[in-house]
Amino acid sequence: MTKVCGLSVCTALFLAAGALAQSAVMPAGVDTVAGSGGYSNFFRSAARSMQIEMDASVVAAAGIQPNTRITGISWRNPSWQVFASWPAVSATFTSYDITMSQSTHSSSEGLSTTYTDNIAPDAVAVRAGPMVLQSGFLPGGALTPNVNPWGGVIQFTTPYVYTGGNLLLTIRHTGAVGSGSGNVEATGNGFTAGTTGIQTQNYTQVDGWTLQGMVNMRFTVEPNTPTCDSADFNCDDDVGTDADIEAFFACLGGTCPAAPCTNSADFNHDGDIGTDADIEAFFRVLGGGAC
Ligand SMILES: [Ca+2]
Ligand SMILES: [Ca+2]
Repeated sequence: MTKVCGLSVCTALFLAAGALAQSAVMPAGVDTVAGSGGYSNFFRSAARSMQIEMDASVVAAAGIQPNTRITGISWRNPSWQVFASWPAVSATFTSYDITMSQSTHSSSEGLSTTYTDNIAPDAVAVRAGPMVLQSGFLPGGALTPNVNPWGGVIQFTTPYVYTGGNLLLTIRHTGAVGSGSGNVEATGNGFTAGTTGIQTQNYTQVDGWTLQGMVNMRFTVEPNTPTCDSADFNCDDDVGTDADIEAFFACLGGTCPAAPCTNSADFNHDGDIGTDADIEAFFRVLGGGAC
């Protein structure tokens, strides 16, 4: 038997593989319910841009609670008629850019036709740039009332942490090259409440976007479990000693451990540096507690 990793490395690999990853079908209830049609915008062989807005109530119904990390997205081929798996060969995009954010408008208010006006300040460019989809990324062959399997997952390079409110998905792409256009299932009647969308037949156009319907999708999600620095704050391999406490307070005062030690005054990794929450987290971890 070949030993492929030691305990700590195996644990790290296990965690890196997304042990806590789950999926959330959006909107809730469509996992096995065929949609009403399809859109080619998402994988069109020409440039397209889209925004899909989901009200907070719709996001909650899909099981995505505030403080959830969204790490990927997938769609599926429609089944209102039989579609072949796509792409037949491959599909290459010069740029396929996805941004996730809160939405400044709800579905009842409607989105601005200037897409940038809809994006809240918490926006994260979850992926951008070139993308290649391999043959069969969207499996096909099903006919309503059956549904096709969910397609491949587009993994985000930077996760989006949903903190509540109306959710907005913004996609801009330069067009698929290699196998024509792919299709994405449109959400069926009875499942579109609390959603809205807009689109334009362009990669760069900012205003003049027109209405786009909801599509069925599946997000990869995981709890946004807090992580903390180590109680071996000064990285001398002695954990939780007086020297660590002194090093932590020195760091709060502006002098942090030298590289390669990466412990910082943002001990709880929430982006706020040297707050009461960092001090509380430090002493919790020092005492053997959770971050
Ligand atoms: Ca130490
Ligand atoms: Ca902090």
